[in-house]
Amino acid sequence: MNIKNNIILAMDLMDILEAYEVVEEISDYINTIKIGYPLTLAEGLESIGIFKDNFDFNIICDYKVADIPETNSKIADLTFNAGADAIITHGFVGEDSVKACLDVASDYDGDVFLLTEMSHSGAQMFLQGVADDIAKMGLEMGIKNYVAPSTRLNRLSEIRNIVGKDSFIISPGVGTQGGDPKDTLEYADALIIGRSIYASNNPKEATESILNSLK
Ligand code: O7E
Repeated sequence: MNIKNNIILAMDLMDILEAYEVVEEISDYINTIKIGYPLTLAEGLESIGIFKDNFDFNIICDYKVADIPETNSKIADLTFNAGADAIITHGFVGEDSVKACLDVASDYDGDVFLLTEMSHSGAQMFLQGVADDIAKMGLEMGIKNYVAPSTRLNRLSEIRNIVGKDSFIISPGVGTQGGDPKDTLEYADALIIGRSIYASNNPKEATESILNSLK
């Protein structure tokens, strides 16, 4: 996926008009947004089409799909049918569940991002212990796109080592959660940034300041 300025806006505002205003303000700087449960549950799957049709952005749907294969297929089908370019799936549910998402994605010529380790501190309780195996599974399944945390650079670097330089890693946790944009891009291909942009008083200036910090 071609991600302008290596920044993905995590659009977790729950009002479509507010979300639209923020995106419009920074649309010169980005071409990719991540839509998750907050906006989708508040405003519906139509949120995907609104950003796709008006901005022609890449839309990554962060539904952290984590169910049995049959249910994953339904979730992925609805997501791609609504206009998404990519879906994010959990890896801990195992190969068959992840494959269900891959199969639907290929019907739509879409992408799947495999979530390895999460960025919050609770991820160290359970998920961290299996994150390397999740990454290895993804590699064996031929998956190209991964999610790994910017809040623990040692873990991000380890996951990069496992998936290799030809894989594409996007990394959340930059800014409000403590991750540093420039350091993260040593190992990741793109940053997922939410509150540091959309919750700032001036999203455009906030984006410019992040871009300046990358120079
Ligand atoms: O902290 P923020 O506001 O910059 O937002 C970060 C976004 O990334 C938010 O949508 C959150 O749900 C998501 N996220 C994490 O913060 N940590 C993770 O480990 C994973 C994600 C995520 O996006 O998962 C799929 C990529």
